Amino acid sequence: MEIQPISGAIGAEITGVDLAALEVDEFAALHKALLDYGVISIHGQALTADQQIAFARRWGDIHAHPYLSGLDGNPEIIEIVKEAGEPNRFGAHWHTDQVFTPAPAMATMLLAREVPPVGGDTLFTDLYAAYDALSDGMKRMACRLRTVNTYDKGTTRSKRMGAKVLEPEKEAVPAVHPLVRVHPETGKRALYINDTRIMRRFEDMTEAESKPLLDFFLTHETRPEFTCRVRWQVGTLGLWDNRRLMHLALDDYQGHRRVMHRITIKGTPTIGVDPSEFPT
Ligand SMILES: O=C(O)CCC(=O)C(=O)O
Ligand SMILES: [Fe+2]
Repeated sequence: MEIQPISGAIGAEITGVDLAALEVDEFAALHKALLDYGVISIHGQALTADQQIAFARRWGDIHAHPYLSGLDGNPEIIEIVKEAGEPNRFGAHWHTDQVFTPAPAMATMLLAREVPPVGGDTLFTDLYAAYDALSDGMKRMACRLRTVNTYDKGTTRSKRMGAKVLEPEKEAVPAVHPLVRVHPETGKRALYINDTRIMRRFEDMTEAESKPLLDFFLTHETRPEFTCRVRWQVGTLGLWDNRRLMHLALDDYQGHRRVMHRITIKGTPTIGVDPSEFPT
């Protein structure tokens, strides 16, 4: 197995591995690569749905999406489709997955089934680097803030993806998380933020009060030097650590279709930093 970093910040491409016949030591190496690089991609993995589900289960239990339905016959897999004639609205803004649930997904896996001739890459940014680059004063404040996150059932969806939304008329229930999240496996701190479609405000503050600060954090943590870009071929399997990264699906392939098979792995409730570490 070979691991080739794809940027100075995060991301690695892995070669020399067959995910349908993975040895225990190879899985351990992939796990380490996920923790080290945040996002890994492996080309040439023409897995069946059952093989994709079996690979996903090696990472943990599968997280059933509370608001989207899966494939008939394989409900663990959500098919993300952008038709040639429509814009891509699924994930086309900076976010981490399922931050609107109390225990957001640990990881998300996409298996590319159909890709445009060019474009349709996914961008990632490193929330550890974003936290580390804050001043001590801002870290002190950030460690005391909690965010209120609500799923957007409407405005970010195409017609086709909108049809998968469960109980569209029912208001989504918000989830509250620490702004500075301690990674449960590495102990590192991540500036755990989404754009304001999901992360609407800080706890005990109004949306108007929260917005300037949320805008600052979002601009700060999408600095180009914190990012990488994953390119897809048919059969590329990409896997990212939602506890550490945000991502954005680029909408730059008008006139072409793109189909991804997506599985999310269950996560754990978020943990914040003890504020007494930063006396006021
Ligand atoms: O389609 C993509 O590249 C990513 C979409 C997304 O945000 C997701 O699958 O969580
Ligand atoms: Fe996403």
